[in-house]
Parts: sequence; C-alpha cells; structure tokens
Amino acid sequence: MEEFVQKYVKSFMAELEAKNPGEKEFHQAVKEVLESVAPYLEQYPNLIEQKIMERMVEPERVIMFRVPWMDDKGEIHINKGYRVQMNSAIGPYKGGIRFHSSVNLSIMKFLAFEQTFKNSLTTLPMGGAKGGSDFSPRGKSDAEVMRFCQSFMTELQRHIGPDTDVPAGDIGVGGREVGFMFGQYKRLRDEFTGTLTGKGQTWGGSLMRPEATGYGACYFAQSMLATRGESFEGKTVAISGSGNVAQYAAQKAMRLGAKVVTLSDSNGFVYDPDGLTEEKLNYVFKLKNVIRGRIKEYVKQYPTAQYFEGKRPWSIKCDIAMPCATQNELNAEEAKMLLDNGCFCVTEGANMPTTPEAIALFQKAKILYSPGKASNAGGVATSGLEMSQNSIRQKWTAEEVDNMLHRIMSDIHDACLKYGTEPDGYINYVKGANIAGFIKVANAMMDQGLV
Ligand code: NDP
Ligand code: 2IT
Repeated sequence: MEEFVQKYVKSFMAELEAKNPGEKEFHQAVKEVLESVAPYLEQYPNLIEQKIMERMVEPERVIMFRVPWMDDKGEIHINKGYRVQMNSAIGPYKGGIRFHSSVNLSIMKFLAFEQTFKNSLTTLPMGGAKGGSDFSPRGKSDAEVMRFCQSFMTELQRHIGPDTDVPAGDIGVGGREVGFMFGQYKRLRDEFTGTLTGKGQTWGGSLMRPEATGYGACYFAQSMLATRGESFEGKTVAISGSGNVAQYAAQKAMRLGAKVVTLSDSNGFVYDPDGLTEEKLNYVFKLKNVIRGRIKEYVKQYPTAQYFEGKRPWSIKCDIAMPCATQNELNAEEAKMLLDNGCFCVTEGANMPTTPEAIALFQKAKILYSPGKASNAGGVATSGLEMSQNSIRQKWTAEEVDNMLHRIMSDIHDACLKYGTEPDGYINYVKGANIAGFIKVANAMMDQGLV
C-alpha cells in the first residue's frame, strides 16, 4: 500500500508540476490532498481509471481580466482580476474574493481547490471557486475602494449568478467591499438576488455571517478538545491575524473561558500577558474595522502589552494556537517552539497557514491539529445558509443560524473522526477531512459522466 501511494503521488505531482509550472501554493495544496486520498483510490481503481483526480485539479474555468480604475488624484491603475471556477459537481460555484497585493493565479487555484473539499464537508450543496485581485485596499480611500470594486464587478458580473457562482469575502474583502460589489452587480443586472454572500443585515445578509468563521473554528476546536476531555476553560490561546476571522475567534475563545494573549498583522504581533477582555476586543474591532489602523497601536492603548515588529506570535507560550491570517504563516521552526512550550491543539482559521513540515511535526507529536478546510468551514457554511434564506426570501434569527452552524461544525468533526481515526486511536484530521470531502465530490462526478 505504502509503495502504491508513494508512486502514485510522485508521478501525479510530476505531471501536475510540469503542466502548472511555478504554482507552488497550488502544488502544495494538491499534494496534501493526494497523500490522503491515494490509499482510498487504491481501493477504488475505477476512480483512477476515470481520472477523477486529474479532472479535479483542472479548473472547470479560469477567468482572468483587466481591472482599470482611477485614484483620487486622477492617476490610472491597472490590476489583475481572477475567478477560478474549480468544481461544480455538487452545487453552484461558491467561494470568497481576496484583494491583496500577493494575489496570483497559484494562490487563486490553491484556494479554489481547497474550497471544493471544504464546501463538500459543510454538508451543503456548494461547488468550489475563488476569486480576487492583486489590488490592496490598505491605505486607499473609501472612494478609491468603491471605484475599484465597481470596475472589478463590471467584468465579473457576466460570469456569476445565484445558481451559477456566488462570491463572498476573504482577505481584504469585508462588508464594505461586498456592499460596493453588490451595488454594482444589482445596477448592471437589474436584479436583487443572493449572488454575493456576506451582505449587510438590512439587504439580504445572514445574521452571524460576520462571526461564523471565527466562531465555527472555536466550535470545531471544542469538539477536538472534547476528544481528550478538555475545553477552552482556563487555556491560553495564541491567535495570528487581526481581521475578520481572528477577531471572532478571539471573541468566542474568550467567551468560552480562554485567555487570548496574541493578535497580529503582516507587520508584527502584540502580546498581552493579561489576555484580551471584551473592552480590549471592542477597541480592536474599532481599530481594524472603522479606523483601519495597524495592530501595533494596541500597545499605545494598553501599555502592559508588548509589540514585536516583524515577528509572528508562535514563540509565545500557549495551550491552543489558532493561525487566522494567511497561508504558510506557521513553519517547522515555529511548530517546534509551540510544541516545546506545551501547545497541544492547533486549529486553523486561515487557509493552509501551516507548512507541510510543520504539520508533520504536529502529527508526529500526536497533538490535536485541524486543517482549515475542516475548521474554518463555518464561514462558507453560513454563506450557504445565507443563500438558502435569500432563495426563500426569509431571515432566520441569530440563534437559528448559530444552532445550524454548531450542528454543521459538529458534523464535520464526525466526518473527520470517521475517515481520520488511525489504528492507534490518533485522529488524523488532515486525512479525515480530505477523504470525507473527496468522496462526495468524486461520487457526484462519477454520476454525472465525463464532463
Ligand atoms: P482580513 O482581511 O479580515 O484579515 C486578514 C488578516 O491577516 C489581517 O490581520 C492581515 O494583516 C493578516 N494578513 C494578511 N495577509 C498577510 C500576510 N501575507 N502576512 C501576514 N499577515 C497577513 O481576512 P480574513 O480574516 O477574512 O481572512 C484570514 C484568513 O482566513 C485567510 O486565510 C482567509 O482565506 C481565511 N478564511 C476567511 C474566511 C472568511 O469568512 N472571511 C472563511 C474561511 C477562511 P494586514 O492588515 O497587515 O494585511
Ligand atoms: O475561504 C473561505 O471559505 C471564505 N473566504 C468564505 C467563502 C464564502 O463563500 O463564504
């Protein structure tokens, strides 16, 4: 079995790398899934004959376009726009939009690939997609962001729709950007449909969508901790990022009795040994979402905290680590520091934040480790619930949505247990999530013929 897996992964990856040169994040995401599903494929050779995996790594469609816009001084800028429609076997394409200077085709493809399996895990009927631009909203005025979003949507609108492809937010795309894009979509198409999720509360947005990714990650971590008779109560939690996912992960972890001691952005991290409080977190919400400032300003407000320029938070002693910023933000050296400091649970809020070498160390140490496609699926799951509410033109209460989110995260945890429990009882959440996500999409593709 080992020999088959090694050979299969090696030859598959050689072909993938040759066909998609230089796309290192995409290669990384595919390799991780392949390593998990290869033993399953060995048992079902018809999936190999039908080239299901080869089909899954080739996007159904990639749209790339020019996004011209004018800044407040009248200068013209040209950005790249993308939408990768990866897989529609189990539902309309669904996935976020990322605005960040680092965005390129490799990052779009890795995210769309991950999204396909994540959406499958949610139990809801959603295919996988991702979009974005190398435009960075940081430092831009509201008017500049609006003009950019309108230009972006002027092209994207012809490729999306409530039963075709439903975008949402991701890094650099929050309520403000979704609003500008929805406004332009509605204007051009003359229809009020649920074509974007993460909308405002008074115009079709689901209650709890802003909270859902961070809260969902904490619900997932609760289930992981429960397998060892543990909980958040009294634990120290290190979180990276200070955006949407980090903010609500911090809020929920705190409300579940944990002490959250770090937050970060791409410039550095803050360490607050006393832990966040509701008041301190409210300051962070205002700082990041209203003033749009940098996390280092936290220490001016709360001088007992320290700021570490150019560093990530993983040197800080904690029981639970929640990477909630971006891909490959936790490497092997940092994983060793976490393990040496007694960290026994790593729950990903971001997509692919942990490098393969760091994951191997966590798994070797047999600590609790969950990949983002399982633990951050609460965001897109609640987007799915927003789509349902839009379709039936109703609005559910926060309690109703939260209950559904809870149930979905618990179902995802069960799926990981089912496919990821190893003979010695260790739960390999990577294997569990990848196989469970894969089976549903693969079977749907088999049912639908060679398309
Ligand atoms: P936000 O834009 O709200 O916040 C992103 C945070 O991560 C910011 O603090 C940002 O700092 C930091 N960050 C971004 N890029 C980098 C980088 N290259 N290096 C270090 N820090 C960085 O995004 P979200 O909170 O929505 O997204 C965070 C992660 O969660 C992403 O991986 C995203 O794909 C994932 N995710 C998001 C979901 C959602 O519903 N929003 C759902 C599921 C996953 P700075 O201000 O300096 O850029
Ligand atoms: O990575 C993700 O799952 C998201 N950015 C959320 C996607 C969505 O459609 O809500």
